[in-house]
This record gives sequence, C-alpha cells and structure tokens, in this order.
Amino acid sequence: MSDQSTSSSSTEETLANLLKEDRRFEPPAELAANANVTADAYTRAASDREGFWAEQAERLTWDTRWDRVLDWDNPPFAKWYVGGRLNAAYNCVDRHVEAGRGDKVAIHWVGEPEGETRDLTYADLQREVSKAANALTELGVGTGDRVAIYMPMIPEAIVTMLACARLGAPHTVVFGGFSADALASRIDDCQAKVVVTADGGYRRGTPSALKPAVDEARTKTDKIEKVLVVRRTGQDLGDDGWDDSVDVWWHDAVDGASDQHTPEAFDSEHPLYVMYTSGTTGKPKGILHTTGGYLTGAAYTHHAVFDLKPDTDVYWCTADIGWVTGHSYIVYGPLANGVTQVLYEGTPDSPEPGRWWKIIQDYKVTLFYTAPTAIRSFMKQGHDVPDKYDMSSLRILGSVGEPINPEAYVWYRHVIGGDRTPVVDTWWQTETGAVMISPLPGVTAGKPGSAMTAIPGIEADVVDDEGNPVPNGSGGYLVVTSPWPSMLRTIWGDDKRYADTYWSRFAKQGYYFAGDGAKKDDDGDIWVLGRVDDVMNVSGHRLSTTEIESALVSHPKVAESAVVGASDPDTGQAVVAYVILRNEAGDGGPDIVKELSDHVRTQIGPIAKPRQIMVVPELPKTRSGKIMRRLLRDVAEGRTVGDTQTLADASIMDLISASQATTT
Ligand code: 6R9
Repeated sequence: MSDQSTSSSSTEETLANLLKEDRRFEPPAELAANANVTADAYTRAASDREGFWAEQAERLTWDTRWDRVLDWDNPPFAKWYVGGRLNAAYNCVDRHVEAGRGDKVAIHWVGEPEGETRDLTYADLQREVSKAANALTELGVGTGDRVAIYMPMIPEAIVTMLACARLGAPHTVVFGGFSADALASRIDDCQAKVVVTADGGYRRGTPSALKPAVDEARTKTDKIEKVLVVRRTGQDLGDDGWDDSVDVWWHDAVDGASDQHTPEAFDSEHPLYVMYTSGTTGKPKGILHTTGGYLTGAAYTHHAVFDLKPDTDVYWCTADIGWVTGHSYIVYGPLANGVTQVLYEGTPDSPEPGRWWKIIQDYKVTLFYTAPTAIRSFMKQGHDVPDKYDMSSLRILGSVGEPINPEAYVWYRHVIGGDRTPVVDTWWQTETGAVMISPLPGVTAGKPGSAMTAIPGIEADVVDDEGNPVPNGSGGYLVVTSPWPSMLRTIWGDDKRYADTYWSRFAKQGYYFAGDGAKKDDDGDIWVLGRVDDVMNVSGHRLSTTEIESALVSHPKVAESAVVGASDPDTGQAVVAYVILRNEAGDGGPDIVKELSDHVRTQIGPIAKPRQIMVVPELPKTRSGKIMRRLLRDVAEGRTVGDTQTLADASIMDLISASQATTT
C-alpha cells in the first residue's frame, strides 16, 4: 500500500504543487505514427474553423446537407449546420448495418451478478431500437414529446435513448441514484409524459429498487401518463406497486412490437435531449442539446481524443448514462463511430475488488475512460489487485469529471497502463456536450495534472476579471472564446437564464464563461483548478450548494443552513453542512445529524449526503447578509480562518470553530 493519493488543503497549495510538476510523457512512437489526428489539425482548424467543422460533420450521414455551417447572427443563440437534416439513431445504428457491419458487436454487456453477460450486435441494436420506437409510439410518444429515463446500466437504457432519438422525442435521463423528488422536479420541468424505468438494478450484489421512486414521483407531478418498466431484477413490486392504467411491462409492449421502423430525418437543430445539471441557484438547469452539432462534436472528439480505430479497438467508459459522459461517450459518440464497447451494470468492486480489471482482461479493452475519484479509490487498495490481471491490451486511458491529481495520473498510467498508455485528461461539461480541452494521444507530451490545450476546432483561454487573457504563469477564469457545434443551445424553457449564466460575465468579449478557475503554465498549457461558483464537484458529479441548503431548510428542525465543498482525498470534494436549528427544536436531539443527513438523502439522493453536519449558533455573514462560504470552507478543511474583516460580527467564527469539535 505504498501508493497514496494526495490532496491539498487550499487552492494556493495546489497551485504551488502543480507548478513544480515537471514530468512529461511523450506519445508512444507507434501511436504517434498512426494517429487519427496529427499536429497539423491545430493549424488547419485555426485557419478555417467553419471549414474544419464542416469536414467533421461529414463523419455523419445526412439526409439533407446543410447550407450554412454556423448561424451566429443572434448570439448567444447558435444554429449549426443550418438547413441540414438527419436522424441521430440512424447514424448510431442503421448506417452501420447498411454498410455490412450488422454482425459487429456494438455492446458487450456485463451484468453485476457474475456470469451474466449479453452481446448485442449492430443488427440486434437496430431491431431493439425499432421495436422500442414502435412501442413508444403506441404509448403516445410523438415527435417533440419528452420522455424521462430512470434506469440501471442495462442495454435497454441505451435502446430507449436511441428509440427516443429515432422518434425526435427528446429524452431526459435521470440518474438512478436520484430520489423521487429529484425525478419529479425534472419531469415537471420538461413535462415528460412517459417514464421508462426498471423494477430495479444491481448494486453491490443486491437488487436495488427503482420503480417505487417513479410511483412516488407520480404523487408529486401530474405530467406522467405512462410508465414503461423493464423487468431486470424480478423483485417484488408490492401490492400497490403496479397501476394497470399507467404501468406497462417492457416485455409486453416492446418484445412483441414490430422490428421494422423507418427513421425520419429531423432538422439539425431539433432537440435531442435535456440533461439536468446543478446551477448556482436551487433549481437544476435543463441543458438542451440539439441533433447535428451535438452528434458531430461527440463523434469527432471520440475519434480524436481516443484515437479510435473502430475495427480493432474495444472501448469502455465506466460512466453512468445518467450523466453527460454516458450520453456523449457511451451512447452518441461511440455508436456514431461504430465502436465495439463494454457496458457494465454494477459497482467497480463487486463482487471482488478487481472486477473492473477482470473485465478489461476478459474483453481485451483497449481504450478506457473513467473518473479521478475511481482512480483514487483504487490507489487506496494498492497495486496488488490490478497487478493480478493482464491489461496489456490497453492503449489509451482517459480521465474526466474533475481535476486529476498528478499522483493519481501517474498511478493510473503506471499501474493500469503499464507505463505504455497516454493518459488523456479531458476537460468538458454538460453544457459543452463534448471534450473541449485535452491532450491528443498521438501528439501531446502529457503533463500529469494538466488538461493541456483546447483540441483542434475549439478556442479556449484563461482570462482576468476584465476578460483579458492572462499571461503564461497566471490564473483566472476559463472561457471558450468562439461557438462550437456541441454547445448547449439554451436552458430548457429559460433563454434568459441561459444568457445570464453563461454569456453575461464576459458579454463585452462574447465569451462563454464555464464557471471554472484555471491557470496557464509557463508553456501556456491549461491546468483546471475547479469551480469558482457555488457548485461542488463530488466524485466528479456536480452538486449545487444551494440545492442542498434548500433540502436542509425544508427539514422542520432547521432554521438556516450553509453548505460548502471541502477538499476530500477520496471524492475530490465532500459536502460539509452548517445548520442553525429552530428555537423550538432545542439542541435537535441525539440523532439530529443522522436525521438531517437522511433527509438530504431522500430529498436529493445518496450522492448529496453531507460528510459532516455541524450544528452552529450562527453563520458568518457580511453586512449585506451574504454568507461567507470562504470562511466556512476554512473551518471544514481545518485551516486557520482567513480574513474576517467584512463579517458583520467577527466573533462568530470562534463560535463556529468551537462547535466543530462537538457535532461532527
Ligand atoms: C463531463 C463533466 C463539469 C465540471 C467542470 C469542471 C469539472 C470536468 C474536468 C473537470 C478538471 C477535468 N471537470 N472534467 N475539472 N479537469 N478533466 O464532468 O460534466 O458533470 O457537467 O461537470 O466538472 O469543474 O466545470 P459535468
């Protein structure tokens, strides 16, 4: 157990450490010699960006070609491939069958219970997607209708997403770990009329129910007309667990449906999906992606960043389809590129710690994409476990979701990649739709901890408060300086919030503000430092402080709360909550911490559960009443409390620091 993950207690320290980092990893010669994308792509894209993106769109099969690459006449509302028409599902499935690759495996599905596997070829996928599209039509889903998907990692989840895309019915996938409340609010916001779910899924060896959360969501929103249910675990749904007027079994509706379905071509700007993500205010934002530009971005980046060779590579992305990474890099990018990929249902260490490495060995995975939080948890187990497996098939490793610490990067490359494999640290967001900043595996000499530079076709920079580019060696805000095909088009139903959130900060320059802080090193390479707003990143998942605060305040004993993200060696950041109890609640009782923690769990989901809850007498506020989270973060991370000058009452921090010892 010599390998240890490192975490620094403050941004300053992190920066200082990062800048001492001088290890470099050159691309392997053979990879460089055969790379899909070479260094000249940067200059080609910079000299004619729209021409470059027109070339990338040729990766797709269009029913009608576009007549204009980009319409940016009314910023920040973009239209890409104007006039073009295509069907996303046709591009991900049918065209591969038509090209004679119907027998190629699209998905090697691995269930969590050992020995339970299923392979789907592209021809299988075409039949399944057609059947599901026909069944959804029967249930009343038409073009433009929204469908919510709340499913475990089973092939039917991908089939449903593609069936929706085939019908032009935007899907909204809600992570299976989210609660009934979170599900209901998302369904309400985008007015989804059909929900596709399963009785449950396997987590750590036991069936974990999903359907009851949909039933509960139906008591909180009246939008749901039909619920289509896959029988996955066969668990008992209970006496009240089925409503014949609403619930329909997948095996009744889909299995018997016709496997013939003609895909219709939709406008390039037709909505493809809405994905909810945390914002700085309480309500999650429904990020809207459309068809032509998004699919172009997903397919191109998957080809470029993973150097994908569809005839020989076996790809595996461990993300859940409930997050954007699952959308762009399990479903749309890889399938548009005709890849063979692994889809794994369960937890990384079930039933044994080496489960992932065994899957890599068994399926001879060549391209592997995961998150720093997973890498850090494996580091803790040491290298003995992965050392037992033959992972010599691997040729490129990817990382996404949060900054990867240099030690985790080096461990990943060394222990998992046998020192052969480039590590691509890919920076992007739900909003960007596809990878924006990343090394190119055949071009870039990687620096552990740096996402390096914007990929060809993308223009990003680090700017100061005024929007001026910072010189090398300085930090600032990460911005994207020109529109890109897979950019979000708006926030569902709220154009104003879209413009305000992303485009008002640097309105003068017309830059997209990502909400992340970053640093340019002496070579001009980019090091992403994390969020500058009140959004936390826990295990690579974005959570808003306000959302958790609202959940806490909805508890009858809580008067006020403040939530901060504190650095955590395992999860990157962890949720730390400070609460003031209502007078009538007294000291809250002996179980107050557990009570509140369970409350957050049911309101939002287990992922939002605070690591620590502190009952405090007061919260640090400025004279204008703004909570000074910076000071609370100091306490949570065990630092000396910083500058308290602007506090209305400076003695409050002593009270809070004293409370810490008693209530964690
Ligand atoms: C794809 C995804 C986006 C936020 C983003 C940033 C953080 C993602 C990163 C990274 C440093 C990387 N982030 N990748 N930070 N290095 N390689 O994660 O989307 O869930 O929307 O989160 O995640 O803070 O702003 P999303």
